[in-house]
Amino acid sequence: MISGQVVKIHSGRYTILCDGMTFDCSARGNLKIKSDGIVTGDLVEIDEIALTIDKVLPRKTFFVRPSVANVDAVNVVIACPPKPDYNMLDKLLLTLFSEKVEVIISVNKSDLPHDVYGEVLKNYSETGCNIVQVSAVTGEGLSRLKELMRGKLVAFAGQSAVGKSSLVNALFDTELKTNEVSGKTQRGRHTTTVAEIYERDGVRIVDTPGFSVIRPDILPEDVALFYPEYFSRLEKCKFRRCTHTTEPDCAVKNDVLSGVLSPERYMRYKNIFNELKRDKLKY
Ligand SMILES: Nc1nc2c(ncn2[C@@H]2O[C@H](COP(=O)(O)OP(=O)(O)O)[C@@H](O)[C@H]2O)c(=O)[nH]1
Ligand SMILES: [Mg+2]
Ligand SMILES: [Zn+2]
Repeated sequence: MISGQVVKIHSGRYTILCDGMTFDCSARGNLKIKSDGIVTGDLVEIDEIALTIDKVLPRKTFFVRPSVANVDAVNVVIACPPKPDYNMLDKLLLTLFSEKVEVIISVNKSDLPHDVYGEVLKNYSETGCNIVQVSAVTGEGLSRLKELMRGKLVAFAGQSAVGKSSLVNALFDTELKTNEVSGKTQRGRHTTTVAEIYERDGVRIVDTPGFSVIRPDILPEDVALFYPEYFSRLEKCKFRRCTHTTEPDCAVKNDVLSGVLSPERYMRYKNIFNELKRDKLKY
């Protein structure tokens, strides 16, 4: 019995990566029944003689559409062009932090004249994300980015055309198609929607279109728990369950007013908070 990770699923067969070796296995019947019984990224125990998966280990993290388990880190790519959508970025970070996934923010296209890196530092330096300035064209920052991903299962996320495929190609000498028009039109009849994992230079990459549109499934009053820079101030707020919106003596609001915390991210926080509150009222 040895353990490994499911890196590919194809017509009822599972490719398992164990210590650099791959095994083509089937699953014991009881593991196949549920649709999410075994997904890409699952850590499993296999019988290397019978070539069967005997056990699926508990998942550290789990994302759906496409299903992938045990992602360690998400590399969120942002650039200009396309114009950054910080509202989307905040919702993505909210979801990722609530899943306890490590986040890297790669500010790409540093060869072009824009100050997205400065904006990102102002808005996200206290979130605990690693922030790297990179260029898929000049290679700037790529070795640092690779170091941050080493030994981890990493998924790429971000708006279309920010350079996700270009970065993977520049990092790992692959030949992914770049310049995709949109996720939808690209998904032809024969392309699979099942995530695949490949390993290069000690980094495992999930090959998916990314988790770009995620609707956070979080209670409005819990949102601030997943804003690390707000959570760290909570004990200085007057109320133990301060949502940092309408309460008096709020440490977050004070730091926004004095410019220590980004007013833009705070405005977006309040919008997300109110949006979730409105949605809750509908049910
Ligand atoms: N100038 C510049 N262009 C880039 C860079 N990275 C990607 N691009 C271009 O941006 C476009 C979208 O890249 P692509 O990798 O397809 O983005 P994806 O949709 O996120 O996978 C393509 O035309 C790339 O050539 C970069 O670092 N600098
Ligand atoms: Mg792409
Ligand atoms: Zn507060």
